[in-house]
Amino acid sequence: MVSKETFNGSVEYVQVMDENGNVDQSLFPQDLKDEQIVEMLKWMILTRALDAKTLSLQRQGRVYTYAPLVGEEATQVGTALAMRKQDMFVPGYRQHGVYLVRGASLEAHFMGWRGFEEGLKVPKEVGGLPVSVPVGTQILHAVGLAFAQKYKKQDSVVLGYTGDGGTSEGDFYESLNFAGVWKVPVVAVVENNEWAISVPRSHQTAAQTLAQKAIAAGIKGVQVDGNDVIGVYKVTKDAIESAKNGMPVMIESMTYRMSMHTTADDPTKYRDPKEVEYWKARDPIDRVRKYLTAKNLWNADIEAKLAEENSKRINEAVEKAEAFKGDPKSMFENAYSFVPETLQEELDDAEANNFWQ
Ligand SMILES: Cc1ncc(C[n+]2csc(CCOP(=O)(O)OP(=O)(O)O)c2C)c(N)n1
Ligand SMILES: [Mg+2]
Repeated sequence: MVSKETFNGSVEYVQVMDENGNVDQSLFPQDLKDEQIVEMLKWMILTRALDAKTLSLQRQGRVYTYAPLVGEEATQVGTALAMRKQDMFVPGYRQHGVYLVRGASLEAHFMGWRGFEEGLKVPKEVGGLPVSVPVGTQILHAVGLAFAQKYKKQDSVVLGYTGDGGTSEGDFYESLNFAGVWKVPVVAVVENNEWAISVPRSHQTAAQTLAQKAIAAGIKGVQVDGNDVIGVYKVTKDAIESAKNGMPVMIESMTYRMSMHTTADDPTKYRDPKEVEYWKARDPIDRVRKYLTAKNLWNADIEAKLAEENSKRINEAVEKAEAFKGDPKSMFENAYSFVPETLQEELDDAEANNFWQ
């Protein structure tokens, strides 16, 4: 009889800047300059402003169902800034900040969330796939894209984004497994915002961490304070380097969905407001503001000027997006390679009833 331990795994948790803006110098990325931290803050503030405006437009009937990101700015901005130009990403439906940092236009954001596919055509240089709502498919697609990059001998790593809920899908395990076996240059970013609509993280899995799911696939798993933009940036940079060299990484970015799941949801029905308060004290923007203010690199005047600029840019983008007149018939196109009978009937009906007027 033999009884011995054949495997022993652990997961590291990284936080570089805490909620008060204090930094752990031993973990601080050496190449990160003050100006870059100012840029990080500016991106997070713009992302939050865009989010607030979109929610407000939705409430006025000027945008359709929308998934707010407030609270998750550091995860999105930090991962996006860590990407190299040639890297790519596969988002879900909440990663508006990733698109922005990667150079997508504000106008495209509003067009897309107003229901026009013209807003979903992601320019090549942005390096991202369009918004996609199915839960769990993103990492599969990211692995496929990354595998193709490797096959073509391209130096490009692909970041796939999913949520804590997404990690319970079969797709998720299949993709990590494939990534490990084939040493795919992929980074799976799990934006763990503690909720999958009304299902809390504690009901999602009995596993202590989501990051440990990577270990079973033979790839690296790491947890990061998802409200610490510097920690997220550092962990993602390291992950990209690792994935490039044949060791894919799954990052569990521990953040919080401060608002509703989507505009079709009311979180007051299922969660304790005390929880939201707890996370408000860990806001991703506040801590960077504190850090830069202490270094005399930020103040109320800079912030007010930025708010004004952001608001101008955002309002101009809304104006442009609202001036766009799409062809309503396009709703019948592209879902199928042919027009199925049922769809044809609806199209005929719409024509007969002057639906387009
Ligand atoms: C395959 C699939 N099942 C169910 C849904 C409905 N649905 C949309 S979002 C969501 C929850 C996802 O939660 P999570 O992965 O944690 O991401 P989050 O919304 O919190 O960013 C569900 C169940 C879906 N879109 N696709
Ligand atoms: Mg979630």
